[in-house]
This record gives sequence, C-alpha cells and structure tokens, in this order.
Amino acid sequence: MMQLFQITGSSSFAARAALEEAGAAYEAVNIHPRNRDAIPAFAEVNPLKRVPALQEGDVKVYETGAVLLHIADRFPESGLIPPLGDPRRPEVYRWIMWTANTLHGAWWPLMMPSFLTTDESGADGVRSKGLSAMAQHGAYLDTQLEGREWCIGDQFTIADIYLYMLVGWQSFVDDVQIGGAPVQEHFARVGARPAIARARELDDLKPDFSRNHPDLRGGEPI
Ligand SMILES: N[C@@H](CCC(=O)N[C@@H](CS)C(=O)NCC(=O)O)C(=O)O
Repeated sequence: MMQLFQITGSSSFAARAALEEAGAAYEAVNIHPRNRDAIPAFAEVNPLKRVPALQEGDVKVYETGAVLLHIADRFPESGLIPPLGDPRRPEVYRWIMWTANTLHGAWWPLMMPSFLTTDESGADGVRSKGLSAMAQHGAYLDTQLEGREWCIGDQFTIADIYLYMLVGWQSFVDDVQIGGAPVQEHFARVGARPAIARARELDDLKPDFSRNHPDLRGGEPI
C-alpha cells in the first residue's frame, strides 16, 4: 500500500488532502519532528528527512509540488489535473512551481525569522522584509483569483490544495493575512470541500487551519 510519511499540520497536509480527494488507499506514517530516524524507511524515501514523502513499491517521491503532481497522475480519474494535451495542464504546472518556489519559502522569514540571521537583533528586520514580500504575493494572488472559482478556472486541482494549505498557515502567525477577498474566499471554498475537511480532521486542524492541539504531532508531544 502507498505510504505517506507525514507530520500532522505540516507541509504533508497537502499530500494527505490530495490523497483524500482522490479517494486513495494509503497508510499515514507519522514522523516525529524531533526524531526523524525512528523510522529508518523514512530516510530511504527522502534522504533530506522532510515531509511529505511518498512511497509505493519502487516509486519514491518527495517535495510537496512533486508529490502533488505524482498523486494527480497516479489517480487520473480524480481530475486533480487536466489530462496531457489539455491547454489548462501547463497552468497547473505554473501554479505548482510558483507555489513551491515562491509562496512556500516566503513563510520562513515570518515563521522562524531568528533562523535566518546570525545577528541576534536582526529577527525583526527579517520579519519585516518577510511581511512586505508576503503582502506582494497576496496582491498578486488576488489578481489571479479574482472572478475565478479555482486556480485554473472551473476545475479544482492540486494547485488549489497547495495554495489552500499555504494560505491556511496565516493562522500559525500573528497579524498576517494573505491577500484580500479573492484569496480568502478561495480559502473558504477549498476548506468547505468534504475531502479537505476530512484531511483537516485527520491532521488535527480546526476549520481556520489552526491546530487543535499545538503541542501534538500525530498525537505525540513535540
Ligand atoms: N521543500 C520541501 C519542504 C518540506 C518541509 O520543510 N517540510 C517540513 C514540514 S513543513 C518538515 O519536514 N519539517 C519538519 C520540521 O521541520 O520539524 C517540500 O516542499 O516538501
């Protein structure tokens, strides 16, 4: 059976949500954030020991964007990406790439500013730069989502799932909201889908994406 190596409420949420949307049979393997070597198979799937990582037989894939693209291809009947040859398919590639290379990393200056400077007094500056970058990303997203139901228009795809998770992280950080009404309404639309709500419950997350139990991952204390 497919195995998803995950830490509840982390980047692996997107993979779990895509698997739930696809109705896939999978086993969720909980990785403890402070003990990533407890399950040796994890490092065999992802030598970087980060989640999500997915294994099915000889297939091993990690990096959130790659995992999502693989799930969409693995379950074509789920419609999580338009088929090859459909002109909207490259739009999904573009969304996944931008989300992975720009929006995902834009969270680090806001979530862990002190990790990004050797100057003990520099964290406020890192956070401030991070806030202005995030404001720009939110403004860009508003223009992309204005008048659209989903990222590529009328079809729900893995791009919506990845974006939903990264917008949801606004609940982890004080005084940050990504974008305006187009982004926030998209967040609410994705969050109302039954499979997404199920993934949230499995990952111990509230409807606003904040954690029910901030000190637990996979039911274990961090
Ligand atoms: N670029 C990687 C980043 C993955 C990543 O940073 N995963 C984090 C979870 S958000 C992780 O494994 N973190 C465990 C930890 O830092 O405690 C991806 O997109 O999959």
